[in-house]
Amino acid sequence: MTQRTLVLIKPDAVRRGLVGNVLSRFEAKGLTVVAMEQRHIDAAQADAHYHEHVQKDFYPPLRDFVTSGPLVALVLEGDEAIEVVRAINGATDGRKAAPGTIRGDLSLSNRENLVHGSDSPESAAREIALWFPQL
Ligand code: IDP
Repeated sequence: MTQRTLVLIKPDAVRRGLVGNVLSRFEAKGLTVVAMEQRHIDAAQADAHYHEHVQKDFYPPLRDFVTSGPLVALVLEGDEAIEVVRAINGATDGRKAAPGTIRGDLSLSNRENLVHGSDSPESAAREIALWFPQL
């Protein structure tokens, strides 16, 4: 089934010059870029995106991180895109993510883990509407 998913290439990836590396993995897999924009978000946008995490202990430093510099937001489309992107991203903690995944190859952090991918069709719909209301 063709799906759309919201991906963030987070500020650590932009700072480290890894946008092309990350994006090329999604493109090489066969996913289509439907929309893409570099943005430097404020705390309100971070809170809206991570609304299920705002009460958690790890959230304040996560908010500081995602607002610390520009990120690249994109919508990808393809067969089973939500699950496919999460598999390409790898486990949340870069230290535990499998080699071959973005996080497994390129991150040593539980927070600065380079990418976000929507975790369900409901999240994808909500996040795409939040980031790209024109779609
Ligand atoms: P996901 O990005 O793999 O879906 P979530 O559990 O939804 O993981 O967490 C959202 C983001 O919050 C993670 O990508 C990571 O940047 C950060 N995060 C999650 N758990 C922790 C933690 O225990 N310490 C620090 N940051 C965390």
